Amino acid sequence: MSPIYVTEPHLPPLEEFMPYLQAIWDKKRLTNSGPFHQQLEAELAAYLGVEHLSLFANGTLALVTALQALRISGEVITTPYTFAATTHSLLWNGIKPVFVDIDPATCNLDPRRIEEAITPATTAILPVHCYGFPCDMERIEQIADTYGLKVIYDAAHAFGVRHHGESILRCGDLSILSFHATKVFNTFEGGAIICPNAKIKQRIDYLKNFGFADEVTVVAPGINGKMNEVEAAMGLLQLKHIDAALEARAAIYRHYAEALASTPTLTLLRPPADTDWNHAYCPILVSADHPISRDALFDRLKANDIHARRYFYPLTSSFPMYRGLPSANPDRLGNAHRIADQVICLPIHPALGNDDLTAILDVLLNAR
Ligand code: T4K
Repeated sequence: MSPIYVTEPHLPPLEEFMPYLQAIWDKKRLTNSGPFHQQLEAELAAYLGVEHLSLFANGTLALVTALQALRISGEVITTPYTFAATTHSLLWNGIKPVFVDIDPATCNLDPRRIEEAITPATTAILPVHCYGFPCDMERIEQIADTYGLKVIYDAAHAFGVRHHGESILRCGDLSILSFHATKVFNTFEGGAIICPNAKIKQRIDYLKNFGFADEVTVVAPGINGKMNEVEAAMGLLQLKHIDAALEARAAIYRHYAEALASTPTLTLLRPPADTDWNHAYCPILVSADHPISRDALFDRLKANDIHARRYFYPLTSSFPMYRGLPSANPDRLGNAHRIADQVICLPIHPALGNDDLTAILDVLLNAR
C-alpha cells in the first residue's frame, strides 16, 4: 500500500485547469488584482455568504495584515492550542501574546478565562476556530464590547462553516482564512481576510499592495501579500468541486465515528451542536487508560506508513520565543496541555478510500 497522509490536496482534473492557464498566457496578466483575482473575490464572497473578502498569498500574511489594518498593538489575548502562524503573527507586529486556556469541549479559547487576562495594554482578542469548530463567539464578543477590544478570528480551518445557520466568518471585526494545500479549499497557497464593509476592504487592499492607493500615493507601510492569477484561477476551479469534496469528507468522518463508537478510550472530537461543519480535521483523544499511549499509537501508525499528525502539539506557548511569558506558564494552561498530549488527527481527505480506512482502523483499534 502507498503511504497514507493526514491530508492530501484535492486537485480537480488537470484538463479542467488548462483553459484557465491558456487565458492567463493569452492576457499576460499574472498578478496585481487581475481578472481571475477579482472574479474569485466575488464568487467566494457569494459562496461563503460574506459581504467582502480580500484575497492573500497565504493565511499568515492575511493574519499579519489583519492586525495592521485594525492598528492592533500592546497585548492580545489568544490561544496556545493552534498552529505557529497564529502566535507568530502577533510577534511580527510587535504585539505581546497573552495565552489563555482552552475549553476542552471545543479546543477553543475559553471565554470564562478571558476577563482575568485583560490588562490596560490589552487591545484585542485573537481566537482560533480550531479544526473548524466554532468558538463561543457570543460570549467572546460580549467581553470585547464591554472592554472595548477588537476581535480577529483565525478561521484558517473554518472554510464554509456555519453555526445556527449563519456563516461564522461574519463574526468579530475581521476573520482570516487559509487556502493552503492542506486545507479543505486550496489554491496551492492562499488566504483571505473577510471584511464587513468596503471601507476596511479598501484599507486591507492597500496594505497587501505595499500601501499603494494609486500609482503615486502610498498611504501605509504595506507588504506584498497579493494572490497571483494562477492561484486565483485554481480557486475558481476548486469552487466548482467544493461541495462534492465536503461531502466526501463528511462520509469519511461518519465512517470513523461508527468504527470508534465502541472504544471509549479513543474519543472523536465533535463540533458544538447546530454546526454545519466542514470536517477539516479528524481529531481523536487517546485517554490515559487506553492500552497504549498516544505517542506509541502515533508511532505504530507511522510504522504502518500511516502519517497521522499531533495537531497541535507542542503548544505554541512552549516554543522558545514564548515560553518565558508569564501567561505561558503550563499551570495556567492545563486543558491545552492535556489535550495537546492526547490528540491525534487521523487522515481525512476526499480521496481516502475504503481500503485506506480499513488499514487505518485496523492499526488504531488493534494496537496494544
Ligand atoms: N492559522 C492556523 C490555525 C493554521 O492552522 C494555519 C496553517 C495558519 C494560520 C496559516 O495559514 P497558511 O499561511 O499556511 O496559509 C500544515 C500547513 O502547512 C499549514 O498551512 C496548516 N495551518 C497546518 C495546520 O498544517 P504542516 O507542517 O503540518 O504541513 P506538511 O507539509 O507536513 O503537510 C501535512 C501533510 O499534508 C503531509 O504529510 C502530506 C500532505 N501534503 C502537504 C503538502 C504541503 C500534500 O499531500 N501535499 C502538499 O503539497 O503544516
